[in-house]
Amino acid sequence: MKLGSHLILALDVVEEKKALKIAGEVKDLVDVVKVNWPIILGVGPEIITKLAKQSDVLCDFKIADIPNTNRLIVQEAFRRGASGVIVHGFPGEDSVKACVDAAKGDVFVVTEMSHPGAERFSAPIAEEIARMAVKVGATGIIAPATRPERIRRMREIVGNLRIATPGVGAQGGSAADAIRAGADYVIVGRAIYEAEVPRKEAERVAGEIRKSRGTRN
Ligand code: NUP
Repeated sequence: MKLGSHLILALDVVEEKKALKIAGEVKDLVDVVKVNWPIILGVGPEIITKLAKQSDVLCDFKIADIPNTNRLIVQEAFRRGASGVIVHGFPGEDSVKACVDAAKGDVFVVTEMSHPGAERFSAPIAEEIARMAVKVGATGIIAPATRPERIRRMREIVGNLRIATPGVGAQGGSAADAIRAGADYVIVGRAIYEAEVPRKEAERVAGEIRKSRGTRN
């Protein structure tokens, strides 16, 4: 996946016209458009191929099944034009490795999720999952912008792997804090696609990322 502005748009809208309009408006400001189940179920999987004509597409399917099913899902995502997929780490090394082996692009492994409920089941195993992501040869991990100290800790574990971080804006996290903690990509959904002028907000966040990268230690 492209790495330029370090910004990923989470396009969780369920109408095709609106989705293509917003993606088109910000295409030069974002590295990647992330699609999740709302848009796949609302519009249909053809949206992956349509969006892929103008941007890299990351399929956030949080794949979490047995290795064979994982392999089939990953193959279909890349066949439709994805540049990357997001998979869950908790099903285990064989399941994640099946994704890495089947991928024709990038694989990001969810470590600790960004919402409050994740503190109970997801956080306690997050560091082990991060170590596994390194071991199986994933491209990177997903870590929470709502807890920048966790991004910092994950960076110590994953070395040069890429860290993509959701939770900025609507969930309360800050792009600047996430970048300073060591994130490579900031994932932003509602703050951009619900803004009156999505391009203006994308420009603002991209500017914040640029500035924070300049001052990061
Ligand atoms: O831990 C995670 N938190 C999270 O919000 C892992 C994710 N993949 N996401 C996704 O990022 C979430 O499903 C949504 O698509 C996006 C965040 O959107 P928003 O809170 O910026 O609107």
